[in-house]
Amino acid sequence: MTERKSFDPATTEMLEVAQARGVSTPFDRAETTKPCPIGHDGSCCKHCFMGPCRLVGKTTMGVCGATAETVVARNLGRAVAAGSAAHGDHGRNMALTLLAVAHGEAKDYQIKDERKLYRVAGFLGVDTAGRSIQEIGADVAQVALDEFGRQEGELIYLKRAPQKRQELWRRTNLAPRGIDREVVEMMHRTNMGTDQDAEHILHHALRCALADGWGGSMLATDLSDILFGTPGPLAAPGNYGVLKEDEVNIVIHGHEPTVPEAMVVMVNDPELIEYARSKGAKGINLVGMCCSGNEILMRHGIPVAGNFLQQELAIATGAVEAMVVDYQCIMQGVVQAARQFHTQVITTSPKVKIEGAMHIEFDERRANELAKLIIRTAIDAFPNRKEVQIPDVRDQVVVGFSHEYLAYMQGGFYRESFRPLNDNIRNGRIRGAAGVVGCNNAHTTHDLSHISIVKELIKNDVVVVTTGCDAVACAKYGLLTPEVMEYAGPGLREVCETIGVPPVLHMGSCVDNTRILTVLTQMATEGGLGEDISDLPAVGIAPEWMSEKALGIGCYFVASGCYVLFGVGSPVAGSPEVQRLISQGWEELCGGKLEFEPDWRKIVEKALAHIDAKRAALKLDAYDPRRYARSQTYLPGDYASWEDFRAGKYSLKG
Ligand code: NFS
Repeated sequence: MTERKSFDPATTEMLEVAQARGVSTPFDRAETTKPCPIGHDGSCCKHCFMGPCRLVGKTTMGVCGATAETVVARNLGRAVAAGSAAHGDHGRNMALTLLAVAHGEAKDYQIKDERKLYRVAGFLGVDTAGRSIQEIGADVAQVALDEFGRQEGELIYLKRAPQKRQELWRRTNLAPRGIDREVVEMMHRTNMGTDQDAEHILHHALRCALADGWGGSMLATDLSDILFGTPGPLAAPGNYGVLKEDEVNIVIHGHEPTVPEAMVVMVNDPELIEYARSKGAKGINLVGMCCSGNEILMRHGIPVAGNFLQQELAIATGAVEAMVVDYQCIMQGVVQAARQFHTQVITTSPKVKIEGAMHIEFDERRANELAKLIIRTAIDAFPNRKEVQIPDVRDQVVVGFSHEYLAYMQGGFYRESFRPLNDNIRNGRIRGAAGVVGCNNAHTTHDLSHISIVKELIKNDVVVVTTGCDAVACAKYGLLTPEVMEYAGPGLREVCETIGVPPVLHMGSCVDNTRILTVLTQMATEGGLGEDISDLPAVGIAPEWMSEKALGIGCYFVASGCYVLFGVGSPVAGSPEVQRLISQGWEELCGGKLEFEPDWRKIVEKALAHIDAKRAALKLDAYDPRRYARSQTYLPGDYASWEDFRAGKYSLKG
């Protein structure tokens, strides 16, 4: 029974433990709380109190006369606005932190990456000549903050996109103004009785999403790197096995790197370690979860305990003294689960409280002092531990492939480039590229689609970059190690072995999807693969999405020129016209399109077909793995013969 709920052996084991201990999990709740089929399809309009109007069967209009197209488009638009707001607000927090650091008000943090500060100052037009790091940092933070409230013109970072893309955005009126302005306008337009033309609503959804991708999220990534360091490759372990039976375990969960960074420092404080010993623990063990986990995993090698659907099950091990959460993707169920154990759930963001959780409000001006208080609170819980059961499942991962590092590894410090990658795509060793990202969803087998899609793509010589919960899924199955070469197609394997990287590259948390935008821009401008992102043989995939943030991300990749495929199910199923608009319609508008496809095998087929079509449009040789390396003996996928393979007869195993 539990096997179908998760593909992950550690999660499966913990599901049984949770059941025996009476802990409620999202897996169980998904069985009892089925989605409302009308809302699921995007056909429920609850934007005014004459409704909710459910457009189903003979009901083709709301009380106000709104059609299915309008209702479905509005719902998608609002989801994109909410996702963009979440990322944008996170970016703003990072700007405020940088400002406090530059002003000397947050003394426990420093500007760690001065090189990146100079680079970002260059992008933002901040003068650097003869100025101190603090002065530059303060101006960078201020210009970044001003981007949120920009009323006219366009976001400065749009200039980081390929020239052709920028021109397209201006021509089609997609170039976003201030981040806050686009989110507010999306909310306004979808308010009762306002924008009632599906195509027009969806157009603004793209503009709003662009303000997230090339605005809020990209700033969040850049400012985090300036403050906490730009990631480079390092190794770490992953999955529940990283929890330690004889130490105080603290799980860091959420998205903002500020608290985790202070915790990483304070966890080594000799006084605290001594305090932990005085309570009978051998030490203090910090582990991550979801995107906060990704942030400290790629910057410090802090082990990652799991992804989105694993949060309550981590508590059910009985080994977690504290789960420290900031914002986003935190299930309220963790507090309920914690009540059955000795675990303290501690909220730290001024924006977030959860009933029943302890609130220790974080203030970057007192970072280390507050981190210390949080750790002491966790230590105090240790003596109350009862029975502990930690699955003995642990994988080794290599993470931290920032776009800076990718450029560096392809040419060194002074000659960084994307030439080797482009050349190998041109000559067909690498068939194309895919970003596989996003959440888990309790209505589909945990991690199954993530892992199956990534494995199938690399087998077909498609290089994969990953972030968010897909990255954690890959981490748990050893897909982020050089050993994974055995799954890779012959050409991809040869290239990866030459450069010395795994075929699946961890690029960070969900806001770090913007690192992928930068990689795509570098590929498009390096030469040999067209002139725009929409020319590249590349796709974006979110196999197990659930969050509004994922829809925002999907839409900014579409507006940037990518074919984006989402698994699980469609939030626009209620309107064939909206489905057409976001697919063919958007492709005509901006060269990218969004499609929802629940079957992971079909996602792979569509992705490969798209990559091959883009290769053909670029007049590159048709992909043929027999030309390279072990290709004489190696048959990718589960093809019966080379003939089947050449004929494109896919027969992928589940
Ligand atoms: Ni992205 Fe990260 Fe995970 Fe999905 Fe949630 S943690 S920001 S939204 S669930 S990938």
